[in-house]
This record gives sequence, C-alpha cells and structure tokens, in this order.
Amino acid sequence: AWKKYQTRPFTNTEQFEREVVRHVETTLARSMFNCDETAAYAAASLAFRDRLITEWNRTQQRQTFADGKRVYYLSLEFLMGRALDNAMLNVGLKNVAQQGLTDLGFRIEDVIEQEHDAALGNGGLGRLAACFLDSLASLNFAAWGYGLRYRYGIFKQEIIDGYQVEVPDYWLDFNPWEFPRHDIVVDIQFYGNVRKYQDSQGKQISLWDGGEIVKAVAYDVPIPGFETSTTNNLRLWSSKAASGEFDFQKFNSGDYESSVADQQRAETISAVLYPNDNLDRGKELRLKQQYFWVAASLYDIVRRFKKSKRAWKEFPDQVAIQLNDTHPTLAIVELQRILVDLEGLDWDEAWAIVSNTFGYTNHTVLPEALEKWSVPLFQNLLPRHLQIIYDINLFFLQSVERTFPKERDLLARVSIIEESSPKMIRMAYLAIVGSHKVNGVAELHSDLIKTTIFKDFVRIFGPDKFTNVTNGITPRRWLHQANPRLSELIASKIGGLGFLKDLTLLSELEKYADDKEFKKEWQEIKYANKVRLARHIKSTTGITVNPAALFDVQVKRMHEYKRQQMNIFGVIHRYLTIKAMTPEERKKLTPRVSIFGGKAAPGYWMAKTIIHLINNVGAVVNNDKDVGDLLKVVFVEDYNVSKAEIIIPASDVSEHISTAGTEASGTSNMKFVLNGGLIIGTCDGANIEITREIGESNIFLFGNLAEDVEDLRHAHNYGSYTLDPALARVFDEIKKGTFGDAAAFSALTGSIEDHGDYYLVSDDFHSYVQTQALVDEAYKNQDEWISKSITSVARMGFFSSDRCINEYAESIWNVEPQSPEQAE
Ligand code: 26W
Repeated sequence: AWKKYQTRPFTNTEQFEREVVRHVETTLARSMFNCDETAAYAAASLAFRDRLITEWNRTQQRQTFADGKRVYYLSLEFLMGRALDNAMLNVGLKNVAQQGLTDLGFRIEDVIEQEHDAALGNGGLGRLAACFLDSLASLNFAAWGYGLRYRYGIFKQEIIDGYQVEVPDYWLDFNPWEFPRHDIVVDIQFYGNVRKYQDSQGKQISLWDGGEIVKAVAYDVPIPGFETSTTNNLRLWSSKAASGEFDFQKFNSGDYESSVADQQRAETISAVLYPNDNLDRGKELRLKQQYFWVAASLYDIVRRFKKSKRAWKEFPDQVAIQLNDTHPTLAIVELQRILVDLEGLDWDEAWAIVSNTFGYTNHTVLPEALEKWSVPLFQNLLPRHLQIIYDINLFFLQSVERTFPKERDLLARVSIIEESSPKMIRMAYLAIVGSHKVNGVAELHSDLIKTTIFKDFVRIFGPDKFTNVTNGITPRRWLHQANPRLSELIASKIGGLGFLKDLTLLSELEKYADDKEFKKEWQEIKYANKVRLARHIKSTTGITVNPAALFDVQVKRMHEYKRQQMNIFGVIHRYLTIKAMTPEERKKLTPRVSIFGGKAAPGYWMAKTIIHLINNVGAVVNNDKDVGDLLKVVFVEDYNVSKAEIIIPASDVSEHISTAGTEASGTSNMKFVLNGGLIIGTCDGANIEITREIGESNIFLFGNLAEDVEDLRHAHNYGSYTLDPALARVFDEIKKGTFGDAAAFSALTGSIEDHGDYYLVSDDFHSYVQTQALVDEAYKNQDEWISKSITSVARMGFFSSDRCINEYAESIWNVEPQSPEQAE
C-alpha cells in the first residue's frame, strides 16, 4: 500500500519552487516575505537534500540486494567544500534551480555563496578523498567513505598586520547535508586491562575489559554521482558520552562537576581536526581519534558482512578497505582482534583474512610526517592492541629470519617496533605488513618509496606488492563547476559534455589549438575569470590588480619543502630589477600579479614567517610608484576549496616548485592545467607525468633532479657553500630592513645561508629566475600562449580521478561497478 506514497523528487521548475517555498514556510518556519539569501540557500539545499536522500535509499537497497563486494575508503580527512552547487550539477538540475531561484527573486551565485565550506581536511590528502568519493559514485561503485565528524574543521585564517591568526571554524550551525543516525551507535572502549584465561577446551583467550566507554554516533552525508542515480554514503562518526547526558551515578552522589567533565572529555574526541599537514606530533588525543573512528567503522563493516551469513574466509571477497595514509592503520589490528578474540578464529586464519582485506596508500616520504606511536602511551590506551601488534611483529620477523637467515641488521631495520627510548610503533611498517597492496600516488613517488623508505620490504615481499596509482581530480568540480564557461565552450566543440565522464575525449580539442575564433573565445573566458578574481582581491584586500597582467599563482599549504620562500625571493629579485631600470626599459616588461594563498600549521614558525614576509613585501611593492602595475603581490586570506574554485580558473601560470623528490604527487597542478593555465614546476611528483602527457614545450620545468638532491645536501654540509649571487642580493635587501624588521626574517634567511639549505633554495634559484624570464617572454606572444593552453587541456585526459579509481578497482580492490540501470 505504501508504494503509492513513495517520494517523487522534483524534476521541473514549478515543482522546485513549490519545494523551496514549502521548506521556507514549514522546515525553516519563516515567511516568504522575509526570505533572505541565507534562507533561500537553506530551502534550496533542503529541496536538493530530499532528492538526494531518496536516491540514497534506493542505492543502498540496490547494493544490499546485489550483495557484491563493497569498497570502504578510510580517511581521517574529507575536504568536501560546498555541496549545493555540486548536487545541482550532479543531478543535472542546475538550470531548473537557476530558473526557480530567479523567479523567486534571487541570483543563484549569491545563494550558492551562502554555504559554509565543509573543511574537514588539511590539504592534498583530504581533497583527494573528496575527489575519489565523487568518482566512486559517478562510476557506480558500491563504496562508502568513513571519517570523523569534527565539530571544528581546519581553522579559518585571518591575516592581521601581515601575520596569520587562526580562528576556529565552527561549521555545523546549519548543515543540511548530514543525516544524524541516532539509531546507529557503537560503544568504543579505551584503557582497561587484558585478562588471559583458558576456555573449556584449553584454548588461550584474551579478554580486554575495564577502562572507559565512549559512544560513536553515525552521521551520513549523501554523495551523488554525476549523471547517474547512484548516491553513495559518507559516514562520519561523532563522539558522545556513554551514559547519555551524563553519569547519573556520579550526579546522584553529588559529583555533578566531574560528571559534566566526563561528558566533555568524551565529546572532545571528535571536536577538532588536527591542523598539521605533513607533521606528526604523537598526541594522545589524536591516537584516541584514530582508534575511535577505526573501531566504529570496522564494527559497522563487520556487522554488514555478518548479515549476509557468509563464512569468514569470504570476507576479503566482500570487503576491500583502503587506508588513506597510515592514519587508519589500527584497523588492521582491530580486525585481527575482532576475528581472534571475539569470533574465535585461529590466528593464521584471521591474519590471512586481514591481510587480504587491506590496501595502504602512502602520501609522503617526509620523515617528520611518518607516524610513530610511543609504546608506553599506546600500552595505556589500547593494551590488547599492543599485544596483537607485538604478535604480528614476532610472526613477521620470524618469517623474515627464515628467508634471510643471519641478517640481524635487516630484522632491526624492518621491525614494527623501533628499539628507541621510549620504544616506538612504526605505523607505516605495520600498514605494509598488514596489507596486500601498497601504493604511491605518482610514478616518481612510487619509485622513491620502493628504493628508499620501504626498500627492505620490497626485498621481503617482492616487487608486486608495491604499485603506483597516479592521483587524479574530478573534472566535475574542477572544470564544470569551477569554470562553467570553459566547460560549455569545450562541449560546444566536441559534441557535448561527455568528456566529463570520459576525460580522454578532451583530445578532440586539439584540432582547435590554431583556430582563430576558438582561441579568441578561450582567451575571453580566461580574461573574465581573471576579472572575477580581481574583484575578489579588491573586496578582500583592497588591492587593485590589472586583469591584463600575467597572473602567477601559488596556492597550497605553506611548507618549506613547497618553497613559497623561493617564490617570494624571486618576487623581491624582480622588484629590485624593476627599481634599477630606466622608465624606457620598464615599458618592455610583462606586468605581473604574484598571488599567494595557503595556511601554515599553527605551530610551524618558519611557515608563518614566510607568510609574514609575503605580506610585508606586498606592502612595499604595491605602494611603490616606480613599480605601478608592473608588479603586485597579493596574499589571499583563508585559502580553501571554494576559494580554489575562483582562483584556479583565473591563473595564467601557477607554481609547483617543491624540492625534487619531496612532493608525492600534487593535485592542484592538474587542476590548473585543466583550466588552461600553464605551469612552472620542478621535476617532482605528478609534474613529470603532466609533462609527458602535454609535452615539454607546454610546461616551464627547472631545477635539480631528485637523484641529485642527496649529493647536493651532502656538499652543503661537508663542502664549501656559496649562496647564489642573486639570492645574496635579495637577502641583503631583507637585512637592510626594506621589508620591515630584519630580525623577523633572520631565521628564514639563516636556514638557507647558515644551516645547510635543506630544501636547495639557493641551488635552484638561478634556474628558477631564468625560467621566470622565459615565462615573461612567452606571455608576450599571446597567440602562441593560447595554443599551448588549449593543447595542454586537450592532453589532460589521463588525470581524471575516474581513471585513478578504475585503476584502484582493478589492481587493488578487485571490484566492478554496479550500474543502476542493470539492476532495474
Ligand atoms: C601525521 C600528520 C600528517 C598529516 C597529514 C602526516 C601526513 C599528512 C598527509 C599525508 C599529507 C598530505 O596531504 N600529503 C599529500 O597527499 C596528496 C594526495 O596524494 C599529494 O598530492 C601531495 O603531494 C601530498 O603532499
């Protein structure tokens, strides 16, 4: 009987408007007479949310019925950005919404801008997870994301007097994109003790008891695929005190304050995202977060598996779990614990299941980013898990000893336990031992992990366990949503929007690389995007920039290895060069706007100093009458996903200039090129593969190669060190106080001239400056520049996250898509 009442989502303008008005008048309890943009955003989102949840339900039913293998993507970060625009485009109803909102008296852009970014991530790793969810749904894979529902995402960055100030990001005030599942609650245990006893058959049993319990409550976020009804799920866990409001026993005994404190402590677990990117601090609360999230997710996954009543040995045929870096590595230990302690399987049988279930993706080779946990800290929080890790390590080392007898050094090198004081658990090693595949995120990176940090493991497990899956980006958000005019222009030439689902179709564009009319439209769109960014810069910083100038952009997390310092030193060098010129000479220059953006981890002083220097240089250069439009320096505050959508389409050149061998892949490099920007970069990460695809003449490469870095560092420390002369002039100017108090920057210049120049800024400076000069020259020939831009876009097909997900599906997960049409 209920079937006739089933929800039918809106499909036309009239139905959409009716839904918006209904939500304004009932859900929001407001009148259309005082419906402002915030309310219009809320109501439009609720209308789309209703649609998504209907499809979500159908997708879940279909996937349960099909009972196939599911993929679970465990990530401590999901950098989703805004959802409304994406939902409208993915379900193909943005036109309907646009018309409807216009009828109701709103501009769709203004409505979209009301949304607060979902910023549950730091940078590359978190945004990659978001692109993957989009591709998994768009390609109809039965896949779930699992993460934490932080109350505070990455902090909001304010620039005050040139310094970064961190402001909490309280984003949950109104979030229509999540569904609390108060019926899906998991008890998570911490601390306590392990008791050993023998059961009636004389079998050794370990029991973990005592300690404290925290509840994990599920919040579900629907993930709509593009032009498919598949709507997958991102499940985020929120922590809550075990006994509901608070501990009534304590309350009744008069200990009210401590019962409130207990509750707050429980809720602290999912309170805040750690803002460190590529830096491990070993904080106990972070370990708590990791176990809380991993244990809740595995409970959920195992419960779903058990419903199918299959034998345990079929687990890896039904479940693939991907570990996004080492942050969820405890999942390996937790599954082994569930199978051995709770389900009574033999160790070996359980271990075969575990190691066939997991895949591990490494995202960094920086030593300071590799997670290690102190054994005493771990012992206290997770005593049973520590025992299991010791057993995993013992059996692993025994097998190594059998294959490589008498190689004592090898055993010490690959041991999961580092024999330091205190002893440390090496999470990457545990992840390798407990997974059936380990992958890097670009070719160079995957080669590097095999030859450096994981070299011994390649010997032990053989080369086939290690593989590469080069990162990708979703063209839906990063082309169609961020740059709608370019997307439409492309569609008009190559037979529609099909390229958004098969990005290799872009190759059809190449024949327009010399088409005069087409090039004009291409250039016009870039210019319009620059005007839009110029307006944003004006309204947020007060700086006027000329959209006809060359826009040179570097936006990413602030880190010495990414070398924003080299960029700003280059800017100072340019400034000094301009100052030394005659007015006649200046007329020949290419006007440039140097745009920076990115957050520094709150405790990372050097990164904060670089931000400070950029802002101080801006204050001097932007107000120098000799310079005028020839050079402007802008720091865009609070770089995030929605700002990226404005900045990336507006760049002429962007900088991806990490010290060779340090940037695992980079993904913004792909976004910039896909939007018709050229790039200046080092031979690092995915830059190398981008060059291979688009051609050497379409990219500005410079600098030392990864294979030379070690020798150069050695020479700095043990040979004689001379600073590049141009860089020395830049340093002299900083020391003169031209850019404010010189003392503020002495640690920065000192790290280069006195402390070994670990990131090779001086070694690469000359070729960097020379290459920037080539950029200036090339930009003068707009005709050729635009052809390069078009050709590059045409050759970017490889870098879709769809290609990337298909590679994971085939070579790691062994899963196939489940098309919704097939099922009906
Ligand atoms: C434990 C602290 C910590 C936090 C985050 C260590 C490491 C991380 C991330 C793995 C850092 C990260 O985001 N890495 C980036 O991953 C991207 C996606 O693969 C790559 O494109 C970037 O090159 C890499 O820096």
